[in-house]
Amino acid sequence: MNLDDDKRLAAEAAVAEVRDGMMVGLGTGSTAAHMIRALGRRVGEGLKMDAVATSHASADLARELGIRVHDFADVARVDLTIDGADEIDGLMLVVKGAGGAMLREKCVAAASDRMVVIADGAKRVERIGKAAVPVEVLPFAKAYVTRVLAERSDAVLRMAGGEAYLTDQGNLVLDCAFHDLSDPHEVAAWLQGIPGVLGHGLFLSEVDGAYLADGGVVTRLER
Ligand code: ABF
Repeated sequence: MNLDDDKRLAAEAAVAEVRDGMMVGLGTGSTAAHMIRALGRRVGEGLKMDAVATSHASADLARELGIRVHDFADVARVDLTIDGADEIDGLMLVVKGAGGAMLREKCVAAASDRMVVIADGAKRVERIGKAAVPVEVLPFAKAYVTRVLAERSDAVLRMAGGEAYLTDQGNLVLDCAFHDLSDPHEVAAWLQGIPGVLGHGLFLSEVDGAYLADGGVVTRLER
């Protein structure tokens, strides 16, 4: 069993929750890709479901596999969202966004009756905060937001191929290693109060459960 096997096992465990007629939120990242492939197999076996995606990449993969993907702008409610994470602790506090999709992921998670995280066991932590927290920033406000974030974190502009990384909606990402994340709710409220911050990777209330696979063994967590 290697890391990718664990990601696949966690994904397949979550996919077992999907029932005919569900609207399913498709997460983003390599673990979510395993989930989408597992759903594609079940759709091929007759599962009747609809989906919304949290990124262009996940939407493209799902459509290739025969999954009916709707524009989330037209979908007010999702039955079940399955998505990856960077860190998750025992209180279901989660850091997401290494894949840069945290703004759309949070919108879809918030619209979901149930949201489960799928991850390899290395994502399980005692307390969140080792991983940087990605913050989505309006390019217009880049310098100002960078100045403010630097008051409480080491904020690094995410780059890709020598250029500033842009999210699916054309915004920048600052990866923030906070000096003190002992009160993540306070940090999340502080982030949300900064004009020009459009989203961040602290998921503190959206996650209902998780499937974590470690060395081939899947553990199910519930909030
Ligand atoms: C997305 O993918 C992000 O929210 C999360 O940070 C990342 C996890 O990627 P992977 O599954 O490839 O580790 O869900």
